[in-house]
Amino acid sequence: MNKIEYKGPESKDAFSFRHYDKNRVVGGKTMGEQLRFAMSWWHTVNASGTDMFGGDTMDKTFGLSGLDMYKAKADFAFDFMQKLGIDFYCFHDVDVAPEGETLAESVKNLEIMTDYLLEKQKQTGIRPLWVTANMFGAKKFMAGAATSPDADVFAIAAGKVKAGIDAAVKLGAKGYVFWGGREGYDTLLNTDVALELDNLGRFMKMARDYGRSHGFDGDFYIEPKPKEPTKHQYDFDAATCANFLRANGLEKDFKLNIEANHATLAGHTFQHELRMAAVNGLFGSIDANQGDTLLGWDTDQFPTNVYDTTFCMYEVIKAGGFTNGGLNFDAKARRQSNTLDDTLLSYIAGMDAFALGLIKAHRIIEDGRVDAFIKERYSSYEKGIGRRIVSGEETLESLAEYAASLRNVEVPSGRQEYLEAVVNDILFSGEE
Ligand code: XLS
Ligand code: NI
Ligand code: NI
Repeated sequence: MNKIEYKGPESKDAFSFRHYDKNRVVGGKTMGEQLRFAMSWWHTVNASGTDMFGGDTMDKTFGLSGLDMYKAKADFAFDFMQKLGIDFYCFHDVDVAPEGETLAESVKNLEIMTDYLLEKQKQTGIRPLWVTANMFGAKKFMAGAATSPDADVFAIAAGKVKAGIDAAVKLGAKGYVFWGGREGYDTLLNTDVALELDNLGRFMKMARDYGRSHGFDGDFYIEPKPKEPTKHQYDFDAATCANFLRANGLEKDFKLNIEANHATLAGHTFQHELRMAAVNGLFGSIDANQGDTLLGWDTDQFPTNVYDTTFCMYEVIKAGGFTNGGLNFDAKARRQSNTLDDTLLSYIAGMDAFALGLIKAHRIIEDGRVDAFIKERYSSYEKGIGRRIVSGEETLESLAEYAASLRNVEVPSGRQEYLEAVVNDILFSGEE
C-alpha cells in the first residue's frame, strides 16, 4: 500500500497532498486534529455510479457476494483510509452488512460484520465518526420511518436504531446520526402532520433514553435537509431542527450534522447553516461535500471550492473546533470518474481544499481586520444606552423617552466590498 504523502503546493504528483500535511500545526493544533476527516462508506465503498437514467459505471463487488463481499469491501475500506491517513469512517447499517428478511436476521448480519470491523479497527486505530441506520431505502419505509402512518414500520425502525446504537457503542463511535430520509410528506392531502411530528419527537427520545442507559456517551445528531426524497422534509434546516429539538427537550443530547449541499437546497449558504447551528449551541459535525447551484438536487460532489471551505473552517474555529464531530466526505466521484483512482483523487482534492480552508480561515482570524470591523460595528452596545439595553435595564418606555429628541442618527457604512477584498487578499496572497 502506497501512502499518499504531503509533497507541498508545488507538487505536480496527482497522488500527493499539496496542502494537507496531517502533522503540521496550524493555530496551536495539528491539521489532522482539527479536520478530523472521515470516509463515507456508502459513497466510497458501495456507490457504483448508477443514476436515474443508467446503471453502474463501476464494479465494487470484488467478484464476490453475500458476507464475503461485505468483508472484501471492509478490507478495501481500511486500506483506502490508511492510504489517505483518514482516521474515521461513517456508515449506515446496510452499508456494511446485508439486510435480512426480518429485523432479527439483519441485526445478526450486522453483529457478524461489526465483529469483523472491530478486528480491523484494532489493527489500524481507525474508528467510526458516527453510525446511522438506513430507514429510507427499503420499500417498507416508502412513507417514512418514525413518521410512517404504519405503527409496525415505526417499530421496525426503532429496532434498527437500537442495533445501530449498539454498533456505535461496540465500535467506539462518538456519534449517532439521524438523517430523516423520508421523514416528511409528498402531499398534505394524505398526511397527519401533527401526529407525524409528535412521533418523530417520541422516536428521538426513545433513542436518547436507550443510548444513555446503554453506554453511548457521544452526540446524537440530526442532519437537516429540506427536500429529497420527499417534497418537504421535517428537518428542513438548522433553525427548524433547533426548534424541534427544544420543543422536545432534546437539545442537551443532540447537535446538528450540517451538510453543505443540504444548505444549498434549503436556499442557504453552507456558512449560514453552520452559523445557525453554532449560535443555537448545536454545532456538532459536518458532511463535507458541495452541490451545484444550478441543479435542484443533492449532487454530493467532492468539495473543491476554497471560498466555501475557508468560510466553513472559519465557522468551525469560531465555534471552538470539533469535539466529537469531524468532516465526513458525504461525497462521490462523478459517474464518469469511474475508476478507483478517481475515488482516491477525489478524496485528495477534498482534503486539500479543506486544508487550504483551515490555513486561510486561521489567516483571516490572525489578520484581525474582519473581526475588528464587526466589533467596531456593534460598539454602540458596549457603552451608554446600548450597554443598558443588552443588560436588560431598559424598557420600551425608558427607550421612548431616551429616543424622543435624537436627531440625525447616522449608521456607519457596512463596508461589504472592502471586507470581501480583505478575504481575497488573504486567499490569493502570502505564503501558506
Ligand atoms: C442524504 C444524506 C445521507 C446522510 C446519512 O442526503 O446526506 O447521506 O448523510 O444518512
Ligand atoms: Ni449527509
Ligand atoms: Ni446529502
